[in-house]
Amino acid sequence: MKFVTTTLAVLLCSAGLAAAADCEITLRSSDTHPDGYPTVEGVKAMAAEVKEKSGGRICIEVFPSSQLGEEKDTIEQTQFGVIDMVRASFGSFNDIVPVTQLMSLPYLFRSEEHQHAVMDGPIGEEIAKAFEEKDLIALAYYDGGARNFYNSQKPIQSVEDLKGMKFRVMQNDVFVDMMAALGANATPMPYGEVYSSIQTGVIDGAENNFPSYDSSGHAEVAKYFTLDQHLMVPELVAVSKIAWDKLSPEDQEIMRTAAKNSATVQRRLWAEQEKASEEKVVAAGAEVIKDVDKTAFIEAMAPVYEKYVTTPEAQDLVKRIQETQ
Ligand code: GTR
Repeated sequence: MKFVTTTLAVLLCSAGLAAAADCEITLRSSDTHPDGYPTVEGVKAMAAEVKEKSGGRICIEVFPSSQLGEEKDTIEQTQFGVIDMVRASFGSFNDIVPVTQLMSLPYLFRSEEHQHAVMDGPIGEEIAKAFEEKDLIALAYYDGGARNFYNSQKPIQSVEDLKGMKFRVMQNDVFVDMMAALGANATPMPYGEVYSSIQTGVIDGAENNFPSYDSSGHAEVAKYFTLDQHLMVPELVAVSKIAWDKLSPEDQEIMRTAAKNSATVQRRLWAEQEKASEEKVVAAGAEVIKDVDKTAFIEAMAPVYEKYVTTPEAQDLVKRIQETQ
């Protein structure tokens, strides 16, 4: 799968705009990733089904490559109805939907299968209600794989190796505290600023999954990738409540079903892209460090759990997640 350039994406989108003239309802959907990325293709699959099932009345236009803004801004715009839909990581919702902090705890999910079992079950429904209270209708949970540290300086194998290094994290407190627990420094910043910040030495590295490391070009400037798998954060497709309330119950059902089906597509594309991106970055010179003392990483995160898993409700949720098979 290829990631097309922003210019081409803009052209494709203007083509989409022209076609949208025939639609009765047009929903603009934002994504930070480029065309071809599994999340973008997932929402496009949803758009195709919605268009077909609504007899061409409802069109979803996907704007890739942060054309509508950086992730946190697009989430706020979706809450206020400026944008109709957003696909974003739970990590970017932490300030708005507090329960997503717990869902963003390091090493909470054991595997993708575990995450699917949690998100596709009653816990996923509970979380969806928490989004609705904040004017966001959660329609589908997508895969984001495991996030790992990468940097421009040296191969990292142990927690000690991270000491004193500077890593970009997403803009939330959990991830800042996660870095402190590891003895490293966190620099929270938007995704779009990471490449140049590594290149100019403002930060030593960042953390993400293989497809993002590849498509963002970060692999070109930070060749040491440590497979520590510290985070597995769900990704969400959400609709603005303002746009949602304008849809008839029948149209809402079309949207819900199409979103659910798109998760199946996205998860399949995700698995393929994770492999393809790993192969691609390695062929281009990235060094993937697999011999990692993961137990030490897991143990080092204890203070993060102590800080965030404090109320009986939080403890109960984390326990239920851990016990989900
Ligand atoms: C990616 C995720 C994006 C964004 C990005 C980041 O893995 O798919 O939604 O959150 O990470 O680190 O900002």
